[in-house]
Amino acid sequence: MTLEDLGYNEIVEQYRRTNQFEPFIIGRIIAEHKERYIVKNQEGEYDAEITGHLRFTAQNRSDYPAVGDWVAFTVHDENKGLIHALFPRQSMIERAAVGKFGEKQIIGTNIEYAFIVQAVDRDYNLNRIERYLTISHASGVKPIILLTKIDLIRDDELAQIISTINKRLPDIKVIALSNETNVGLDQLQQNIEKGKTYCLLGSSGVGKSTVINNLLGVKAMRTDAISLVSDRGKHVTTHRELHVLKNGGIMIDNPGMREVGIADAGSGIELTFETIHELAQACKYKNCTHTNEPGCAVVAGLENGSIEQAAYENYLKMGREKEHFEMSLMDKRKKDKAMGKMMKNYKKNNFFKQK
Ligand SMILES: Nc1nc2c(ncn2[C@@H]2O[C@H](COP(=O)(O)OP(=O)(O)O)[C@@H](O)[C@H]2O)c(=O)[nH]1
Ligand SMILES: [Mg+2]
Ligand SMILES: [Zn+2]
Repeated sequence: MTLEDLGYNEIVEQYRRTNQFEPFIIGRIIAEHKERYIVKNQEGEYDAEITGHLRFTAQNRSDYPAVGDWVAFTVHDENKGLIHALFPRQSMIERAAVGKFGEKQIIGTNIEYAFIVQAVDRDYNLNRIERYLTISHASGVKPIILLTKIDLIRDDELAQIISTINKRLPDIKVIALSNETNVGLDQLQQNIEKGKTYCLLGSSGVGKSTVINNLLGVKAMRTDAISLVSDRGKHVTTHRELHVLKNGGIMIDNPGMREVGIADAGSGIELTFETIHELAQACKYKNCTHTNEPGCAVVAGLENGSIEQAAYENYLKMGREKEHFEMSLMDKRKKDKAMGKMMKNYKKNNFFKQK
């Protein structure tokens, strides 16, 4: 195993050279559990934590290491690591954390391609594909659709699904496979380049881990479990999330995605719903909501059939969600700011009392 097998490239090397990282060892985060990390490099795997300095200068969650990150670290006591610095990220996939208002969760970093995984039997849902597409586009990661469990439907049913996707999303590549019969696995292999990093996005149960096991050439394993020392000194078991595949390529799995929220959608929605977005440029009003305004080009497109009703509805729904996320984030920032002020005053008053 070399660092290149783990995805090390010229950009990372350039940064290392210009930042005097000579005293440090370079590695990539392959698992994370409550501020404990597994760092991997050509020598092995290290159970690592971050320096106090890194912790104190961190402003929010994204300043902490995440799976996929390159880090500069030192080694102590055989396989214990201390992370001193985080390399800048080439890309970062985030989603809105479910149940935590306005908060975000990092799915992975330094990713080149995202496989949007759906099982064709029950899970298949075009609106959800568009949701993941928006996340990929917003993160600067190229999307590929991966359909699984094709052994569970007839060939003509599969052909129907693929043609529906091609019609609505003509520019996105679609790969279909079965982990049972291995049909389509070759095509997936051919789309995975050595040294490039991929991630799997999809609901739980669609076959993401099974795909990885197939690509790793290991059958039905639980060997990806690794032990980490928690902050209280106890051992906890977590799972490798970043895997180096048998024929090259790096794959990031993502456990448990029951729901996906849109975090910083940025221009992701526009890129996903390109046709609608282009039409919207011709709306009479600049702030058109494309619902009941006169001279709305989107509604006109809906009426003349150039836009699908389902795509239109999903477009509006995700737009509302994006707005809601941005509002709640603004609210949260306001509250945090007020809280910060209060703490500052409190400290100041106490300071004077002590004197
Ligand atoms: N019939 C069929 N079952 C599959 C296929 N891929 C995965 N499964 C099964 O689906 C279940 C969930 O798979 P898993 O890889 O754990 O899904 P994950 O949650 O997305 O990682 C397991 O019982 C797998 O054996 C497939 O292509 N065909
Ligand atoms: Mg899984
Ligand atoms: Zn409009």
